[in-house]
Amino acid sequence: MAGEPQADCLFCKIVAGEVPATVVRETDTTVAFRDINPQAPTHVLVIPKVHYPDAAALAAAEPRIAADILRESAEVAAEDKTVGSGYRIVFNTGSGAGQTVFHAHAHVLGGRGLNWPPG
Ligand code: D5M
Repeated sequence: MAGEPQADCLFCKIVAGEVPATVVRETDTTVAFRDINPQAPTHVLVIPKVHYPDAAALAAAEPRIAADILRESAEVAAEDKTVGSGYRIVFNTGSGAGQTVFHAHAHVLGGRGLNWPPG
């Protein structure tokens, strides 16, 4: 059923505590943890506890939880001491955009200069 945990999903396993992660924040609906392969001094993933394959599917089915992801991303950036004058929230959506884990997640990146346009 939509939103239910998926047995083969890495991020569902992190939500369940079956795979370890460095958790920095948690709410009733979200978990934020450090990316295992950081691309910036601050690189935190913010995920919904429910399973949807990407941010678009999450927003369509659970708009309030999608808003929770954005709010938590801002909280992560506000709390992280390496973030200076700005940060970036990225939702890779689809394999062509570089998505590799198909459980919705925001990347919160900061602590260094961030180029535009992105690669
Ligand atoms: O981003 C998926 C991200 O997930 C990628 O930056 C690596 C990260 N990742 C993968 N496994 C783990 C674990 N176990 N802990 C923390 N972070 C992890 P995407 O947008 O799908 O390319």
